[in-house]
Amino acid sequence: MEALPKNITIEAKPYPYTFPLSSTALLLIDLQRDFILPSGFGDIQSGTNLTAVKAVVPNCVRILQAFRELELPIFHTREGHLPDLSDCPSSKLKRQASAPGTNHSKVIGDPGELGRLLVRGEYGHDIVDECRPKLGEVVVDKPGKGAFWNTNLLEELVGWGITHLIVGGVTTECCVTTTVREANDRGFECCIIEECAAGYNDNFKVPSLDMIHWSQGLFGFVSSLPNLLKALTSAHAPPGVPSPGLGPESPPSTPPVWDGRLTLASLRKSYRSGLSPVTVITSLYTRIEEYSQTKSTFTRLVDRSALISYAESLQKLFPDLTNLPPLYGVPFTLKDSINVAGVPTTLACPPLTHIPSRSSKVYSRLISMGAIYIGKTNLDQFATGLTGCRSPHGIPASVFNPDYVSGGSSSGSGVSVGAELASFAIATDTAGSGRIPAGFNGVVGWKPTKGTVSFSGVMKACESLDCLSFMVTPEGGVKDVRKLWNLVRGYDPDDPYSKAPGSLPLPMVNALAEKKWKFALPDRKAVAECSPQYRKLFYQVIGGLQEIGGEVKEGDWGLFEEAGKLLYDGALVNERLASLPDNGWVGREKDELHPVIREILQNVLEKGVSAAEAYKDIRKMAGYFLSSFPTHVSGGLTNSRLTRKANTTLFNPAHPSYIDVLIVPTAPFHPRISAVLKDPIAINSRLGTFTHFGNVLDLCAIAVPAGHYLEDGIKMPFSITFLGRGGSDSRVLEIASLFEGLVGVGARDFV
Ligand code: TIU
Repeated sequence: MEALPKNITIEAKPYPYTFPLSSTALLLIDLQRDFILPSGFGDIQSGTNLTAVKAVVPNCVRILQAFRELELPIFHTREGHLPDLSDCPSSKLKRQASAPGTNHSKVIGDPGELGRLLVRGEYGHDIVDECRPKLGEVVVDKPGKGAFWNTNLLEELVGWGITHLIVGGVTTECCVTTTVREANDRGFECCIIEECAAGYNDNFKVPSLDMIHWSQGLFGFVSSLPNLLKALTSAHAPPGVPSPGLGPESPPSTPPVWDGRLTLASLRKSYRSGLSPVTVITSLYTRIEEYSQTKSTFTRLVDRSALISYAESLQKLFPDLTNLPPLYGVPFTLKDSINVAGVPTTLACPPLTHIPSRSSKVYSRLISMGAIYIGKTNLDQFATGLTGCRSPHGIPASVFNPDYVSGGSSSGSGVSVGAELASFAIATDTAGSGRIPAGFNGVVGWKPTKGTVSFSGVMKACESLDCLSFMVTPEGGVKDVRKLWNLVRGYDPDDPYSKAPGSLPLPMVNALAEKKWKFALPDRKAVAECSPQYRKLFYQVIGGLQEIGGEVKEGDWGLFEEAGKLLYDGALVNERLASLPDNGWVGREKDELHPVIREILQNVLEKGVSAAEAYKDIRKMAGYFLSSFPTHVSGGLTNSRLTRKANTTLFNPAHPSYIDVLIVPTAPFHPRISAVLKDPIAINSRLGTFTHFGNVLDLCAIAVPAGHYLEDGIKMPFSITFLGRGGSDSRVLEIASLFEGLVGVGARDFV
């Protein structure tokens, strides 16, 4: 997408509409059979006037094609109800049918020729064949006229970083303009394309659209299809500039070779111009076999011939190069605490090794989008640790220097991406396991807000604080992380910690805002604990943030420090025992456990924390308990409830000390393996200085490469982490992306 212009301007009413290609999506409303074909719900609604809505379909196809060629995000909506109509208000069900002389002889849920009217899963409810969504396009089911009511549309748009919407669909007078009004209130800049919107009453179209742009743009803009297509076509092929990755060029006479790059964009571009996933997998496998640390990085590697046949079958399944699923042929690894049906999950703990009969949801989703699973990666036993030195399968070292730790617990995940053996790794992050190994291997590590990605089928370490994490190549950077997270994100009723749409406080969309943001730092005493190189690099990096709109604020480091201590020093660590079969298990299996893990678990058991103490720590952490009582009833506990305090002060836009992000060094130092082996528990605990509080306070966090330094004459990576409040994922990613712009993606040449 690099060759595309940043902003496009088209003629529109009431004045030209400018939209940034990087944050614009197409939103097509309710192009369903029920609204367009005879005998559907729209036939009744319109009193049999489907002429205009039918005529709009070919225009919507043209706009879809233009967006697909540019690989811009596309959202479709469908109006409809659950089969039991429990989500259909009685007013919607009965009002029109109750009118004297009504033409509503049938109501929602009644059987019709296209199935039950406006009921999900019925033939009539689906989108017309011509506009059928492709894999990777988002389909939002809505019970109302507006697409934001009781749906995940806002989460989706904010997650993808969308600020501008090009809108079409049916009907103009009803769902199209209702949705645009709703989008306007949420801060989006919308433009309806008049040839792509139609309704049932021919007299309504002009006034409906006039109301949108009346009074210099009350709700938004209206433009025409030729204006939009002309602008998108010239974006597609700017004069004299070849357009990389935008649709297959003339078929190559010899099969393309793989350039060895693993970013999502480079692989996609190559696949779209004819590269075979078999070629990629064959070369990649050789790379994996030749890599010196393959044995300690993987607990299990898919067999070479099985992987090649899988790539062959993928190629056969998707012969049309213009219609490849979003992760087609992208190789990835899974931390060995994440289930794949029929494959042992070891947790790096022989007595807990088992063969699951069901795959984790995250794995299944990635596979359904064309990604290729390479193997399971090593981890600190039970996903407990930050060093990478606590596994019976060996100690993977940092890809920069074999004497230094890889970080943990997702040790193999960090190494598999750092050594360029996969495009991405799916890992977990409870105490920092998605961030520390990313930092020590020079890759990007993303821990989204807990509960945004299903944890179903992932072995628990500390259930209420567990979170999936993503590691991507430094070149793929924030762009790859955002894409992966959005593709697998979503509410999962089977995961008790999954967050339902609407339950996260999403930031307002500021479509036209300048890129200004506020940050806080750990106090000087905490940074003083860092190694001299880390300290120097940290302050050097921070010094440049003003250039990208950053403004430093006084933080409240004490709050983060206190929250961090809760994780291991208090009662919360007992939740780790709850993930084991029973408390006697540690004694029975002690000889099978890694000595450091055994010591940690025995210490927890010996400490014998009471249930009351555990509840006190939970209260301190979250503030769910007693939060509805006034201070005089709760005994002045308000200030000790840390998550509530963070969210009402530092992360509250209305508070004077507001910050968008806290910025920390990902780790305070990078230890040698020999040092960790001598002092495994204390070093591990110090490594978590800047990560432990992340899940305790329900934050999201991204670790990004931020330069290098020399140690024993060898180049070593430095990394910083941006942390924001739960739900501010998109904002945190945006700020991290500005940082990439400052230091260069991957900070390769930034010292
Ligand atoms: N006009 C009308 O009844 N429309 C709807 O119920 N839905 C949409 O407009 N999509």
